[in-house]
Amino acid sequence: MASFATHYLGTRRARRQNFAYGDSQGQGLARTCYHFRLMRTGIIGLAGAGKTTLFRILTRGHAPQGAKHGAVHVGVAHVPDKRLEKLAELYKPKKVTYASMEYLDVAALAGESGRDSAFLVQLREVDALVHVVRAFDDPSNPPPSGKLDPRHDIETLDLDLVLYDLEQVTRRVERVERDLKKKKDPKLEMELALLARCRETLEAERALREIEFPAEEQKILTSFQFLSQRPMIYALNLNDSDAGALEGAAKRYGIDTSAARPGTALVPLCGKVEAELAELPEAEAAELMQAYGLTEPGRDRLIRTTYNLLGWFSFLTAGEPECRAWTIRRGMTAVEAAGAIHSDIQRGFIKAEVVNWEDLLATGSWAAAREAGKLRLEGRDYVVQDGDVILFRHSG
Ligand SMILES: Nc1nc2c(ncn2[C@@H]2O[C@H](COP(=O)(O)OP(=O)(O)O)[C@@H](O)[C@H]2O)c(=O)[nH]1
Ligand SMILES: [Mg+2]
Repeated sequence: MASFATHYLGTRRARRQNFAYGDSQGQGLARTCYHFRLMRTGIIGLAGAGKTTLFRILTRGHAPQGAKHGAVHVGVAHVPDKRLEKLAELYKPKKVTYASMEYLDVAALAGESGRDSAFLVQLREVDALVHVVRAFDDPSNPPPSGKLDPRHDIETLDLDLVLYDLEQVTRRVERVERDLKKKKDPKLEMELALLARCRETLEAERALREIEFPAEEQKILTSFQFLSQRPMIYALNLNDSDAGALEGAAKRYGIDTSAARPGTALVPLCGKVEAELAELPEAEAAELMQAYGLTEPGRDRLIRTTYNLLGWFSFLTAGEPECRAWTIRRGMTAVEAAGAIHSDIQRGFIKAEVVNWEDLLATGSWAAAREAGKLRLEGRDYVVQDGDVILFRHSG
């Protein structure tokens, strides 16, 4: 990967281009701009919960380690994809490119960072949050409060987010009320009503992610970048002795209900075991996983959970030069997917040749898939499906 600076500038540039595209198509920016920059997930949690350890595991090998974006470390994680591996076995391409996303190693909310506004600005830019919740014992490095209490940690940090948003809502309400006194404005009145509803939710100590807003209201809310509206993944960081019984852990700590709320997910893992796995060659890592009774690294589960919770998935392209996974949002059409690759392909879109990845593997080649009748010719409005391998026919 190029240096962090070029990478960062690259994503900035892509974002700008796409804004232009969003305008020209007359579509909501919120929808079109998503897949053109790397999705960003902020890792938050109390001091010593294992955030930095997890960040290193997630972004291992793909991050200019220590790259800083303001006060936080940024790294790139690859989205594990078995389909892509299988396609690569078939095509033996020069290059295999996984879908990727960014993780940010953010300081803890309470304590570590205080109410530093620069920090909050950065945090508001993330698309999702991973809260690393400490559930491992380490007498030489006790938790800040002195005892393990995952449920309390979750409640505390969730409340922090709610309070930040409440502060912001309150400020905005005052401003809008002031403006409305000067001049009537139906748009502002609608915003005020929406903010009042947000305030009600927040005052009841509930996160905004629990509420579903109609598209029109969501458009207004997007500009506020409310923290409690971000999808939330609780990464429960357990003792290695729990490795064989990850599933029951959430219930044991009484946090299974927290994780069942809308827009949230829970991934139990053992940070220490994950760190060991990350150090080992593949074969030895597999052996160690077996010894711990793990079927998959927590790292992969966490990345996939983030990806899915945000409503993203990948379609694939396959060929000898490159096999690649491309990130799009659920419900996107063929012509939108073309734009994920290049705006020229989108502009010159003619048709999409589509084959399911398993059918491609079973038939053994694009031509054979066509002969077997597995290849479909789809138009611009075709809704791309998970597992589609696509070849775009385009002009120009
Ligand atoms: N036993 C154990 N120690 C861990 C685990 N995860 C992190 N640690 C240790 O806890 C300490 C704090 O971890 P760190 O990742 O720096 O926490 P942060 O403050 O949240 O960034 C370090 O000494 C880690 O080695 C874990 O899953 N099990
Ligand atoms: Mg840290």
